Amino acid sequence: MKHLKSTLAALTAAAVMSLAGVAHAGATLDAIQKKGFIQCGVSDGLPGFGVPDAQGKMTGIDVDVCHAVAAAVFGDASKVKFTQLTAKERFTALQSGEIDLISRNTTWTSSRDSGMGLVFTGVTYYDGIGFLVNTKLGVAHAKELDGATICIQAGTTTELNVSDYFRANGMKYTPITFDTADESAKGLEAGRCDVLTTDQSGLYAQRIKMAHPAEFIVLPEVISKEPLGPLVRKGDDDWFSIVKWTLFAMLNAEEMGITAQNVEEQAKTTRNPDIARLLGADGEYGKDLKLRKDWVVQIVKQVGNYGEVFERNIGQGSVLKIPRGLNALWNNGGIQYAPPVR
Ligand SMILES: N[C@@H](CCC(=O)N[C@@H](CS)C(=O)NCC(=O)O)C(=O)O
Repeated sequence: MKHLKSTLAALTAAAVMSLAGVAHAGATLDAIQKKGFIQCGVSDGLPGFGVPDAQGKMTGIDVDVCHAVAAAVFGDASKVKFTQLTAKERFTALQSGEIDLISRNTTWTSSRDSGMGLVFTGVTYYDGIGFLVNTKLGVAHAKELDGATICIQAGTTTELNVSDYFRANGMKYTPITFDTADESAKGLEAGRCDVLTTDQSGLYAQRIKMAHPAEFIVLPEVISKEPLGPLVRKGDDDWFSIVKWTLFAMLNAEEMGITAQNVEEQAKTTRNPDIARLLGADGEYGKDLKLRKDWVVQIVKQVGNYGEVFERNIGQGSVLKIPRGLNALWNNGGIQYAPPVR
């Protein structure tokens, strides 16, 4: 009887899996291969994360995640087109099929990951909400913000988390909401509000755009968890796995000391079994994902490992100079961690 029950359970699971296989037969990847590029939803202007440079070319850590997925799929990081989206527009663009993924400072929350037909693939950047204030206000800590007027961007977790924070601390505030980050930042500069609030990364990014950045300080407190990461439509497991393992590949490459400079050299050696598996010299891990054998080589060669991408866009090699902090690897004081390739 026990045996019969477990056999039935196994059969049901197999039936569900095979049905799922039919329903989710990698339609997104097929369509992407047919059109020849990935359509990636990015920020409509956040330095370090997603912003056009002087030539109009999109740059940033979120943008590089899109390039990395293109390198994995096509062996060519340039095969990506960008759609710049405001916070309010982003989810509809993905739900409607206008874009193939969102890589745009978007917080992974339970409601976004369950009720919207969307699913997060990982965390590109661990963030949290902070406050940027005019030094004239004479405020040094978030708990001194009772009665403040606060510029916030519409359609964000910021609106909800700030409201929770003030309520929990018995404080009042007047929100002024804007559709874009630039409008919110201009609101602060023009004195329409005392405080600008958003993810801390966003505060640093907005501050460097200001005419007099030294007049504003970021308060030390972080009042929420904002794990930012890419997301895709629910229901296409193949595509979900590709986007998920692209980020994992970048993290694993950093952990193994594989860089854009040395990746080709490293790919030739099978001495270190972890490296041999990751770079395709051993096993069929690319094929399992419906990707080419050298998918990780192409990601790292053309885009970089996670640490290189971080430093170039938002770390020491950038104007933002954000420290690695929580975003250091797990074996280096942070919480960035990728499952092993095996
Ligand atoms: N991580 C939060 C906030 C994301 C967000 O949209 N932040 C703003 C302020 S930094 C932004 O990126 N704006 C860019 C724009 O729309 O111009 C979320 O997912 O809701």
